[in-house]
Amino acid sequence: MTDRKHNIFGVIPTDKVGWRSPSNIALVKYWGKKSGQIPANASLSLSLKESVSETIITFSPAKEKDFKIDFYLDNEIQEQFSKKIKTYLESILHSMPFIAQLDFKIESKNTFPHSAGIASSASGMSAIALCLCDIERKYFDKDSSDEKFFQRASYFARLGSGSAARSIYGGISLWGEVEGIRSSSNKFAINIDKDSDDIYKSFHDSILIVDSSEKKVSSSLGHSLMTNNTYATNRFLQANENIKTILKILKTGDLKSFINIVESEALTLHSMMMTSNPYFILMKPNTISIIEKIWEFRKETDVPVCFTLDAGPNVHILYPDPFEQKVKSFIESELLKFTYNNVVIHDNVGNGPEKIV
Ligand code: 2P0
Repeated sequence: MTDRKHNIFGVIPTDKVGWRSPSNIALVKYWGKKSGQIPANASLSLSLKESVSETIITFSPAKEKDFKIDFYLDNEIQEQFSKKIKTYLESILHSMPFIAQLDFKIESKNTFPHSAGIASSASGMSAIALCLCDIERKYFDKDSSDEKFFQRASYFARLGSGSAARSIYGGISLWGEVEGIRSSSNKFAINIDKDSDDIYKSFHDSILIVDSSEKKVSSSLGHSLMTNNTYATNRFLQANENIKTILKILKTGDLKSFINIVESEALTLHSMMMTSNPYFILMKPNTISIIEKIWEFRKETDVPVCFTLDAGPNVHILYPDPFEQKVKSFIESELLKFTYNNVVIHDNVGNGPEKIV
């Protein structure tokens, strides 16, 4: 049997790496997947600025034959997460064999409350993947280009959590094969800022917390329910059409068409949950009240503001920077009453992950 401390790669000393990585909000949704974390349709998202995970991995030569993971969230050991991450690391051992010769202490913090329904798996898994790729680059692949580094990080982030593949870049990310976009892939996301109008990089995302209780439907259950959903095949066709259309819209800065696709995607995601079996309504009455108020406000003022939803009741309100004051006053005066404890998280589109250690 190979001695894991002295494998073909040589010995890695005690050291640490750390990355700050954002959550993202999907405009065209990923909901449904094939085996091997291959998405049933392409998806597209905006990476956030303030809603991030900060993860530091301290590693040292493994003390025993089986490598060890201790995962801490906000300085508290998390046994369940530690097990999940161990399983994840075992699943990628064939690509990153050095993992087996190390013990890992992973310390992670999120800048957003757990209850916010912001995708912590996207920020958390992307930060871990970036740290792993950083260890790999430091000890085995010093000359790797940034492009290759981030592509590999997106690949490994995807294997941890699909939406995490998109968090590897700032601005706008596209994950999934799209006809006519040669660099697009089901295995990693790409950044598409250079093909998009600058207005989208100025977007704000004000997240209205309607309900702070635990998620009713886990992502894995949600994805799996698409396997037997009668409408799934058409949904996947629609999503791939929506991707092609939104890519054109992003080039031109046509906000009216942008709003149409983004809101339709959010409602379709929720329709998929209503038409699955078991079925779920993940919106709350206040979610609908907020949506109706946004529609009224948009009609009266012509301000290009719209909503999107994750797989839960909280509402993401999206708007370009020039309308910040108008929309924030509207939220303050008309929408706060529909939130839980007046909680709104004001975020905007960010520049992507940063190395912190
Ligand atoms: C998305 N969501 O595109 C969609 C919209 C939630 C609603 O991707 O099983 O946590 O880890 O690959 O990425 C949530 O699913 O699922 C998600 P896994 P993930 O952002």
